[in-house]
Amino acid sequence: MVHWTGDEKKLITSLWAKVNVAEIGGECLAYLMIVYPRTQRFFGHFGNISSADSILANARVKEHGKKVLTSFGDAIKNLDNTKETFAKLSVLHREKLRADPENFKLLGDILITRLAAHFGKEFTPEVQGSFHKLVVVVSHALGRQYH
Ligand code: HEG
Repeated sequence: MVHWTGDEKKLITSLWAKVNVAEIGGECLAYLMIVYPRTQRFFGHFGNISSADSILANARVKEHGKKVLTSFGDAIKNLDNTKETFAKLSVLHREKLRADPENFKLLGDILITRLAAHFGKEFTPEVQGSFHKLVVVVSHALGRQYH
């Protein structure tokens, strides 16, 4: 089981309190689809995703990105319990959505870049390290039902 230090927990929760999940969530999903176009196939039913501009302007992309990042925030509320927190979602992503677990890692990397862009100097190497650990943990928890 992953161990979190008090410092890591504090760095993560205090930055997260300032995150606008709607804004950054929408950006994360949009950039995932733009930077890794293969991920677009999961969202073909979201309407116009034919160009970077249309993806960035797409209301369903924004809405779903908010949903995903809100759910990511559940991991932060349950840092010592992420596997249970994502057990059902893991089954859903595997059985219903058939999303390759590699995609969770890609989304995690995009999230780190968006946090760095929004928070600048405040996104110190210590904060970044803690978030990097978190995206790996979330990715494992979501990918768990694949094995
Ligand atoms: Mg997933 C639905 C969370 C990454 C593809 N995702 C959902 C839902 C949640 C969620 C909460 C709604 C579930 C429901 O309706 O009950 N997703 C979630 C998290 C993360 C993630 C927390 C990673 C941090 N998802 C992810 C990735 C892909 C993906 C990387 C594909 C590249 N998710 C996906 C699709 C749906 C969901 C296709 C259904 C979208 C829809 O049709 O509404």
